[in-house]
Amino acid sequence: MGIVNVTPDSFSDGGRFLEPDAAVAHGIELAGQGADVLDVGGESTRPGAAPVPADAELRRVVPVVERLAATTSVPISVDTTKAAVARAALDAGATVVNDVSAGQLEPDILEVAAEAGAGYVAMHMQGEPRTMQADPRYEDVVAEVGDFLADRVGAARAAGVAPRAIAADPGIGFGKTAEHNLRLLAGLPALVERVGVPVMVGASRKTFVGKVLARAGAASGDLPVNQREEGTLATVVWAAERGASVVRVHDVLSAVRAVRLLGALQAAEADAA
Ligand code: PMM
Repeated sequence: MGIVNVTPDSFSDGGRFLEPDAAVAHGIELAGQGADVLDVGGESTRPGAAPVPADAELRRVVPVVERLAATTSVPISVDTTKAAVARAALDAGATVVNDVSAGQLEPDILEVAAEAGAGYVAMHMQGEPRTMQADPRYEDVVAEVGDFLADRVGAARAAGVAPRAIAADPGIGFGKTAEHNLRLLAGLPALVERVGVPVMVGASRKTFVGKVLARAGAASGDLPVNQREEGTLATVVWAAERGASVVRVHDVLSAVRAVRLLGALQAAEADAA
């Protein structure tokens, strides 16, 4: 899944694609690089971000979805927590709703996805973007995120979303410390088994990648966003190898290449067995 952020303040590419023309061109480029889905979002969910009113989000997202749907054959998802934005984006040609609130902010979003026959991604978040990184706590992060996602997958089914159209996402970086994120990635096989639907992982360029790398290199703080690509690729390969069905990334070309090579290695391993 290639990320098309139409926001002024996304943590990694904030503002670069705010103009619809630039966002559309970027989406077409990612499709050409091998993205299987394009995820268009108009509300930044980075830590500390303030909510965006629905009308502003609509104005950002809908024209981009409309034009991408008209120019590429790659399915388009809309990254939103708002039922009205989801409905408008689905009307404009999107076929998947990627909801970082898993239907908890606006429960109607589940019916919107169901009525449109759309796919639905339920993501785990502890708290809300404005405050989620203040002091995240878990007893057992893999079990708690797994239980939450299983419950929200059930809610999506109950609302009428087709069972085979639902995916779940542990929400890397959403109310989680670097340790929580590492433990979630380490526990991916258990999570996949617990939720019973395809799992999506989005670790691309996130803070924990910079933190872990800085720590490993004995630096303080974290590596800046523009130095997190190799670390991101490690998470991509890890996730794909441990059962993730979708990886959500900024740099599609490198992720596609890494996953293709992983596929060749897996085939060679199967041949040798
Ligand atoms: N991360 C971001 C936004 N939306 N959706 C899902 N399902 N999973 C994620 O990990 C996720 C998301 C934040 O990253 P961005 O600002 O680079 O889009």
